[in-house]
Amino acid sequence: MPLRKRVTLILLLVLSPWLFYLIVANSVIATPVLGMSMVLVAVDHAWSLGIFDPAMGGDPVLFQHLFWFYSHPAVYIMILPAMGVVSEVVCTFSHNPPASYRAIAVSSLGIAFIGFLTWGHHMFVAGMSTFDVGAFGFLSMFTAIFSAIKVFTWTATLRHGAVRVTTPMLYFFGFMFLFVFGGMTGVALATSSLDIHWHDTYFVVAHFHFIMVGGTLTMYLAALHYWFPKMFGRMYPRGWSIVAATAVILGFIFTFTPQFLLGNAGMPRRYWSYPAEYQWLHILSTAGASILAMGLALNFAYLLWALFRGPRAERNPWGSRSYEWLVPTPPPPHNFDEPLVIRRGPYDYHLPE
Ligand SMILES: [Cu+2]
Repeated sequence: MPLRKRVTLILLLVLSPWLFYLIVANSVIATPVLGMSMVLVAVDHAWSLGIFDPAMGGDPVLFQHLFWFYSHPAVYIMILPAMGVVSEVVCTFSHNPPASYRAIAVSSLGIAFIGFLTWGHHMFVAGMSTFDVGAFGFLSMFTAIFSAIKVFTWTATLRHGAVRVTTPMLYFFGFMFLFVFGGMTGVALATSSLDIHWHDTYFVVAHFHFIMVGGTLTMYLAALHYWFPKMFGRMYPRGWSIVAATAVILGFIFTFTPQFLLGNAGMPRRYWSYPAEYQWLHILSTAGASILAMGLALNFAYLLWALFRGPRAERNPWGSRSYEWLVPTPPPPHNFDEPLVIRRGPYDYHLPE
């Protein structure tokens, strides 16, 4: 078998490459639509073609359709890699194979596919037929089903495992709480009667951040702390990293939970002035944002220190079975000097290392 083909097969044994293939597929299909929309806007302005101008017979809602056809999958382009990281981190630190490899891989395909059929949930108040609103709402809820399959599989992976609470694992627990909460508010937003009440309020802002920061940023930080020893050959201070992770997760909750309450009470987004009764929730949110910022700054500070002064890392400090930990630390330019001979799967925790 040619080497490249063999490398691809090895990659597909590990869960996270599934997610990375899907990001690429989403990018290739969705992003050109944004590019084409931009070209249409440009030529519309330059030559007054009236594509989006209602005064000339055009349709501004068409632009919204084109924009959201890209922008909904764009969220998945950001969160799918985070889900790949979850799948690796949870196996390594519970010293267990995934409860169902197939469930994670297939639900990932489901999320990536259904992401192209749900863009209309951003436009329930833009003037849509009742059928369209119902169909987009119904299809959007499938995202929650596929996500729930993942969440249950990750939770089941912890069962009977030797769970170690490390910094990546702390971010994982934060992720699970925030992603589930963000996902459930997503199901609520896909229900048109509720969405019409919450449209363009802080509720949407809070939901979006629960997915994009609570779901994505937490796992990007987990990835950084998980692979840092391999990438740079240095360890970071464990105590400081736990303080920073706690500040990031709690700061995040204090920032965005008040925004759900604000939005539900009618506070619109993008307004700088508001009635006095909203003030205390805004103050709470700002205080939370300050804690979150301090947590992120702390992350930056000790990782920068560890880059130059951290103690030397071992080849496989977490005892992972995944193949990237077989290369020396930090990895040489070609990772493996000879083709890798695989004698066990990347999640075979019952076999000795
Ligand atoms: Cu969307």
